[in-house]
Formats: sequence, structure tokens, C-alpha cells
Amino acid sequence: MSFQVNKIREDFPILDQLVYKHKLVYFDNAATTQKPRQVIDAVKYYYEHDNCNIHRGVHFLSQRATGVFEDTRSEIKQFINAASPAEIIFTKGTTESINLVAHSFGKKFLSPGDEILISVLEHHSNFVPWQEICKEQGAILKFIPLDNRGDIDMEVYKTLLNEKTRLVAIAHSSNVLGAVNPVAEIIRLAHLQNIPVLVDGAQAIAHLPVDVQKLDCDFYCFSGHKMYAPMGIGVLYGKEKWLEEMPPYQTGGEMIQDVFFDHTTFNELPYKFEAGTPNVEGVYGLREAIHYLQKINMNEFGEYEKQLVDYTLDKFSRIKGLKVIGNPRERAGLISFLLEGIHPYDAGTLIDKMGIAVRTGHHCAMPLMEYLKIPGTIRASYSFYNTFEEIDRLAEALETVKKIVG
Ligand code: 7TS
Repeated sequence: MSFQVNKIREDFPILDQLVYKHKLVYFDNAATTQKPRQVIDAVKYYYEHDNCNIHRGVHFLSQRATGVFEDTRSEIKQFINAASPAEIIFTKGTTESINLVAHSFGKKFLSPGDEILISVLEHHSNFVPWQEICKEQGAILKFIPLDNRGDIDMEVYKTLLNEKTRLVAIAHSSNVLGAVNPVAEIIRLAHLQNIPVLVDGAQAIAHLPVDVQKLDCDFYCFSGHKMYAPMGIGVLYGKEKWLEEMPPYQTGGEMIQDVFFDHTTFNELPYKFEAGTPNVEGVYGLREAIHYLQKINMNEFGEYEKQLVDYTLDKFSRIKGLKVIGNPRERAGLISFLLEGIHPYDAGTLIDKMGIAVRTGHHCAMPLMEYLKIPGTIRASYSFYNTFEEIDRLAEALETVKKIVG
């Protein structure tokens, strides 16, 4: 194995600890990834050297921090291959990015009887904002079903696109089934009818190279904390032609050009969508996280993560009573499963006592649970710092759970 996992683990101080007297195994990376020392140091550096409010001061610190903030915007533009830094809007995370589009795009472009199309596997963050804006505007929310593998049913998708569809919103990768959705084809088909597409990239951004121009998506959303950066910072990418037309989401400082007693004019992109003091420490951390991902090479660790998943599927196939949920054509970094006759919550609690952190429950995708007619799942989600030995420990732990509960 050429991938230097032990060397990489040294960068993640949190991994080196005991939990209930066992060496910690962290398999909850889809919820949030751990942070390398380089990211932690960048946040510390900001507070020790550059802390101040940005864009507003003529003084030295403000200029330096503003420089890093805007340089990071340009680095993100490169990282996802946007056409311009004006298309990169800093948000709190994926949830805020989607809410921004739902409210701003929705208010401007949604009329009674119009349709928004999402899939049944969406995280609540790419579900509830659309449900709410549809309710407000009198529009209709429609759902793309799954095929028998748990992948998006592309045949039905084609039939759902019509002249009333105003937008398609779809996860790049599912946080429950692990499926990488065929977003390029989804976008191509929608564009044949001039329908814009928003991609929820929360689960994809840390596992796959993302090229928004190649995908030709209209919006792409992601969170820093799922890609080794701090919490509370994220990105909305939007094509300039849409962002120019959309009204502000929040109002206040920074997003204005001029304010008069009777009206206000708005700032240019991207500032029109960045009201108030932003999360500057988060941007410092996000910049370092991107450097880190570039340093360890996305193609290499993507291959390694795939090997972790294949190894797990092989191990799991030999555990009696274990059922993997979904069998997607392409999978990114996670596996959901159930143990026959054992509630996922009970299994998760017992596994935790063996030092292994997995996620159990509906994973903020209650409609998908209803659709699949299951109460929840146990989910193991990986990062490039996980190891084959840790997967062996999970498999052993599951056998122990079966003995205890069975
Ligand atoms: N979209 C997807 C596909 C997600 O997996 C998540 C978070 C979000 C949106 C929301 O991201 P946030 O950073 O704005 O909260 N998913 C999970 C999860 O699977 N377990 O905890 C959070």
C-alpha cells in the first residue's frame, strides 16, 4: 500500500486517544471530519496575528486579514473550477447555502403551480427549504424515486422534467446510501429544458474532485467541516447569471452599496449575499484544509477510500444477519447497514462502548427512511485516515453485538 496512512494520522491529534479504554475508531466522518493540525494552527494563527474585522478598516491588520479572506475565495474558485471569484459566496455551510438559494431564487422565480424537483434521498437540508418555499409561493414539490439498487431512477426522472419545473435540487452523494448520483447527466437533461440544477455537495466535496464548469451545475453547496475545515464556514457556488438576478437573502452591513432613508442599493457580487461580519477564522481554516487536500492528492486518497469501502463490503458479506442498505453503482466513502433483529440505536450504543464511533438513526433523511420502510440504519463513514485494522475491529464489534443482543 503506497498510501501513507500512518503518516497522515500523525496530523490528526484527536485520533490518538482512548475511548472507554479502547483506541478510538472514528467512523462518523459523514457527520463531520476531524481536523489536521495544520487547520487547527491556521485558526490559532489568525487569533494570534490577524484578528480584526475585514473589508472595513484601512489599518494594517484589517488589510492583511481581508487579503487572506479574498485570496481564499480565489483558491476556492480554483479548487472547484468556478469561472470567477464573484461566484463564490461564503456561508455558514451547506444548510445556509441551500436556504439562500431556496429563498432568494424561490421568491424571484417561483409562482403558483410551478414545480421544484428533488429526490427521495435528500438530507433534510435539501428537502425542508424547498418544502417551505413551495408552500409560501404556492408551488409543488416533486420527488425522483430510486431504482431497486437505491440509485436515482433516471427513467422516471426524465418523465418528471416538464415546462413547469423551475429547478432541480439533488445530492451529489447520498449521506445514507453512499451513492454518487449521476449529477452530470441529471444536469444535462435538465438543461435541455433550460431548467437550472442545484447540487448539494456536502458529502462529495471531501471524496471526489469537483469541477463546477465541467458539471455545468447552476449552484453547488458544501460545508467546510465535512472537508477537514472548521465548523460554521461553507460555500455557495452560483453561476453569475443567476446570482445577478437573485435578490439578497439577508440584509445589513457589507451587502449594501448605499443606504438612504427610503431605500437601499445593493453591493456587487459576491458581497450582495454576504451580510454582516463573516466567519474569518473559518476562512483561514478552510484555506488550510484545501491546501491539505491538495497536498495529499485527491486522486490517491479517493482510491484508498474506495479500497476501505470494498474491504468493508467483503467483511460484511461474511457477517450473518447483516444487511447492507443500497447497492449503488458508484459509492463514496460510506456504508449503511442493519443487523437482523437488532435496533440500530442499540447496536450503535454497544459499538460505542468498544471505542468505535458510528452513526445510527435516520441521518436527517426521514423521508428516505419512510420510502425504504426502515427505522434507521447504522452508518460507517470513512476518511483517508481510517485503516483496514479499524474495519476489522468494527466487524469484530458487530459479532459481539450479535452475541450480546441475540
Ligand atoms: N446535505 C447532505 C447530503 C448532508 O449529508 C448534510 C449533513 C447536509 C446537507 C447538511 O450539512 P450542514 O453542514 O449544513 O449541517 N449530513 C450529516 C450527516 O449525515 N450526519 O450529520 C450531518
